[in-house]
Amino acid sequence: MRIVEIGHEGVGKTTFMASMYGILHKGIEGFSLRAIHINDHNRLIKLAKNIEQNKYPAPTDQRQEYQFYLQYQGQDFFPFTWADYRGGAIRETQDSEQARLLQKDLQQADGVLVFCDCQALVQKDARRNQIRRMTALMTNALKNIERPIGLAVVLTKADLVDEINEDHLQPFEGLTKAIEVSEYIASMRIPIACGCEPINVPIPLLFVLYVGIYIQANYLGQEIEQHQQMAKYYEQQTHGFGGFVQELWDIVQGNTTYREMSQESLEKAIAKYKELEPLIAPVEALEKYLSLGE
Ligand SMILES: Nc1nc2c(ncn2[C@@H]2O[C@H](COP(=O)(O)OP(=O)(O)O)[C@@H](O)[C@H]2O)c(=O)[nH]1
Ligand SMILES: [Mg+2]
Repeated sequence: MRIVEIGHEGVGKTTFMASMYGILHKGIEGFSLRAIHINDHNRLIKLAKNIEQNKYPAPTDQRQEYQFYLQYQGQDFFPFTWADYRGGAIRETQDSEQARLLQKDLQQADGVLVFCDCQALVQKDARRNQIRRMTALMTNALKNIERPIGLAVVLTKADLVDEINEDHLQPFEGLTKAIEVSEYIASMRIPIACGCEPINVPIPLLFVLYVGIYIQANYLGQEIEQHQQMAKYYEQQTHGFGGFVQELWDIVQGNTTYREMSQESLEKAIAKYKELEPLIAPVEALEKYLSLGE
């Protein structure tokens, strides 16, 4: 699974990622994160420790692509990548060029985190226009999405504002409507704060992962059903006198018999079930943690 982040520079993407790793590496509700490469782990933990003391990371242009495992009960079970790079930022280029780049980013994504600075929303300054531009571009790009994705709108630096009301969120109106009418997008919007008193930090990622895992489980479920139907169909071909004669004929000819084909399909269904089974408990635990599915 691939997670893509969208948002202006300085909105708090790197801070969020490091903070989230610091918290989720320790674990929450049976879930934990593991960076596959030890250098990434060390870098993120170092950043997270500083953020805990309100020492925020220096801006960097460096492209970083991280590979993680979501773990459940200490076992690696769901791999994903997350790109933290300038390419994910909304650039001050022409709209047409920006639209093309955004489209490309989204096409490669199974999960999207859209970042927006709470202070910019509340202060209604020039950055609000930047946010409007970003949401307009997103709204357009999402029209072309034709497979399921999870999308979290992350409202950063919530510690710097007293409250966020509907009026502040006005730049999101169009995007919210586009998400509502799309049958492919599961979304949530959540304020977060990173620092000595973190708020909601693990939620956006766990939501997007939940959607990704759910989609995979659903897909496996469909495959299992198809294999089971084929097994049943082949098995029916062995019934009756006709089936008996056919089987003798196939054996004599050295053909694969319907009975064998039925068995093969059942084995495929079982193999797929073995892939599905480890996803069930985590999906249920995530639903509970995120208070979904009621
Ligand atoms: N108060 C506060 N400041 C934050 C928070 N997150 C980020 N910042 C500030 O925003 C700056 C830019 O954050 P950064 O993560 O580098 O943004 P990026 O360019 O989107 O990766 C940081 O240096 C911090 O000063 C937060 O949760 N609370
Ligand atoms: Mg950054």
